[in-house]
Amino acid sequence: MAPFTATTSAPVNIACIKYWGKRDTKLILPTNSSLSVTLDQDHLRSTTTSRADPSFQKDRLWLNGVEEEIKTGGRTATCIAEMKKMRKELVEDLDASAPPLSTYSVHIASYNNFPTAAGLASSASGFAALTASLAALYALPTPPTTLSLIARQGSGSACRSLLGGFVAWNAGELPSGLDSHAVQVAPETHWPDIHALICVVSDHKKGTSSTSGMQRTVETSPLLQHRIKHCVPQRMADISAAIHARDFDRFAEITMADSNQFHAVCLDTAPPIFYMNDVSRAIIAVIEEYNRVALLPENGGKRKAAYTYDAGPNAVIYAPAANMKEIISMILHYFPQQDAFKDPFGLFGTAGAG
Ligand code: 2P0
Repeated sequence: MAPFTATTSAPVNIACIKYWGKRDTKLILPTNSSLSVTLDQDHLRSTTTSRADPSFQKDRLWLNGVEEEIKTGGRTATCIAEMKKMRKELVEDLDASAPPLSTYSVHIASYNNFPTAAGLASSASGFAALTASLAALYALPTPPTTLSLIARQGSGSACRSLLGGFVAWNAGELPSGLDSHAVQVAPETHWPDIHALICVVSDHKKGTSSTSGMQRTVETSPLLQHRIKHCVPQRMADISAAIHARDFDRFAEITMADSNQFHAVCLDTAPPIFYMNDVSRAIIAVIEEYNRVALLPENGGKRKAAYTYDAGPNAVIYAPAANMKEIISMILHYFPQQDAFKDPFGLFGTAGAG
């Protein structure tokens, strides 16, 4: 019998409008929409192989070669169960000759080509790759937006890594979560000139996990309510327009404002959550000064770089390709001892689930 196996990769994504807070913790439904850039598949990615076989006794998972328990009712178990259900309904129920893979256990092995400890979004690429590899194994005729409904239940931000380019996760309104999915705002080919530089400020594991931190914010932060109602909806519309217009100045202004508000919301949480450190804040100062000079009329009057920080101290700097050399020289000048420094890379390649 032919082996039933499939291998798929999914890249990391970095949010410009941040997801922070759930309105349903089981289904992973967010309190606000978010928008991210999916990085180039060639750089930071998870690669996952899934195999189904009638001889397998139970579903099993290995992460970077180490077996992880699949907890009953947990996130991984939910994703696998949902994918088996889709296999049954969309393939086996319609074609009696299709192998009954939905009844077999699966073995899943996933590798990250970047250090999991580096504070980069490994759960996003990991659950996106897991979902995509099961979709390939099960030969599902399902578009990425529909698969994003499943990846979302593994880790919220994972739903965005199933699509390449600029991706929105619409919060949705339905209690079922069926409208809480990822959609492509623009493909990777629309704006290939935008690059990302990742500055690894610290590769220590973060003190407060995103999952627990964001719920503490939902429970205690008045600023989060203001952000959800009065800031994010306009920013989603404005940054989508900036992306369509390839307006880097506006893209940068919104991205930095949203990163800063996300960290303000963390500080507004009780007890407060601190993700950035002194080096993170010094990088903000350097980029703000770089933009202040760029914004002078005699220098063109437009921002040249945008910083953004997730739930950790590491900086991601977005900039047009032409500015990257100057930005790297500047960062190396001010932070000469920082050796954990990654080369700049083009954002886009074969990003997505394919
Ligand atoms: C984001 N982050 O939009 C934001 C910015 C962190 C800061 O998505 O509980 O790991 O698995 O849904 O997806 C981190 O949250 O949390 C995150 P769960 P997840 O990228």
